[in-house]
Amino acid sequence: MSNRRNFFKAAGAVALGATAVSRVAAASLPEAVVQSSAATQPPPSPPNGRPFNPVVTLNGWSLPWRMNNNVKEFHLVCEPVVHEFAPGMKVNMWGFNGSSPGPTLEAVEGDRVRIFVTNKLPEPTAIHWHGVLVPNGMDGVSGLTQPAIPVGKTFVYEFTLLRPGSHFYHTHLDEQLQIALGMYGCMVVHPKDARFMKVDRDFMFMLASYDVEPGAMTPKVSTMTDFNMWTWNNRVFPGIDPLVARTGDRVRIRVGNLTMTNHPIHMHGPHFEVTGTDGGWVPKGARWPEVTTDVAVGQLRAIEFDALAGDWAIHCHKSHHTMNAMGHGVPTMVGVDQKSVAERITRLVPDYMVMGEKGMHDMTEMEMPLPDNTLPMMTGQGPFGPVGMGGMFSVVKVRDDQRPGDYKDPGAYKHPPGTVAYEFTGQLEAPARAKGLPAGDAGLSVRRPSGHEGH
Ligand SMILES: [Cu+2]
Repeated sequence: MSNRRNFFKAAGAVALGATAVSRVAAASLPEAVVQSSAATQPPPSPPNGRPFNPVVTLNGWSLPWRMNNNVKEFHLVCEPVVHEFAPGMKVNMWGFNGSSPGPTLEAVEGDRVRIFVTNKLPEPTAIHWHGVLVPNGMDGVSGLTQPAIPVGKTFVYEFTLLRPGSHFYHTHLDEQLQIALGMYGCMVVHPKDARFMKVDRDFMFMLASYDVEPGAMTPKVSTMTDFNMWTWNNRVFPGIDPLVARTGDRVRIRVGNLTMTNHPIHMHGPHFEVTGTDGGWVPKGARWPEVTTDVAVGQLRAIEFDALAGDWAIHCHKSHHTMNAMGHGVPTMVGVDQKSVAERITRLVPDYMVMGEKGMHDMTEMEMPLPDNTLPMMTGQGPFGPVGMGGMFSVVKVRDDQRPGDYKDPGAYKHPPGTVAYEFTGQLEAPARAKGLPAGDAGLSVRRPSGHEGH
């Protein structure tokens, strides 16, 4: 590898990888690399090799390669990374080449790939290519199909990509800890015929979850189910970039899941079809229309739709997954009159504030002091006020005049006049009500069906 030093330079613009590698090159003890940017990077033009339509990794990037006698060579460096979940919160993670998740690997059906994996972690590792058909000895299960990659050593994986598809890679050693700290990334095998299922915009990201206590900086790796940070490519709303398209574009979104639970991914606006899984592409006759698709653990779903103008929310439909930390262990206070309690507490704690009596939306407008390195539970500003979301939430922004290849945030959607919900100030007739319920005060008081008093 005489020209190893030129490996990344040759590929051009991706300074992120180059800095990261050189900084840890000679270190015997792993030193955390501070991720320089988690912005979505537009597709690179492939420097060489066979042509394909690149994916856009949401808040991520694709790894450059070099061609060596018709073999496409990549170099992944496993290392600790300081990564930002959203402005105001940095987390100690493990990743690849200076980012977590690692960069996306892109190659073409029929390509021979050689992937160098250098281990700069404090413990051994091994990399599994999830859903990619590889010879058994390249499958990356430490102990079963290969020895673990010792600290400081480099292993080589080499195989021919037999089928096109959407995949990911992740470590297959001490998974509970290594995946819990971010050791994975996206991997795409593009079809050898670039016209096959061609789309105008092709997005990709991984779902992940972490347990980071408010004020802390390192995820608790022993957590089994009670996570508090729900991420797309290790970002939480409002730190997740919008998915930008032009009206009429054919759009694909590939979503992989490495959390401990399923995520029903729901998109407002245009209906979509599931066109692919990590097992391959779904034939046209086997697809059905959807507005939500569940992505189970260890699965990937690729959805496709024709873009309609607007700002369309896209999010996990488990409502706790569109919140950031601090959402747990809060009692339900809706409809509870806290006045007398509040008066007594205020005598002891003058700043005491009653919360949740009329719902939790107030939380989104309040500027409450938070521990350092902690994000608000629900946040984000829209053109009409607070969005009140966190975690697994973003916006599909579709504009008539978005230029092809332009992924920049176009700002808020300008609705055509007369197409936005508005306040009604006229006279209303009494609305119909469910039978058997007395007409009480609307809203907060607890009503019982008549005849059931005294239970
Ligand atoms: Cu979810």
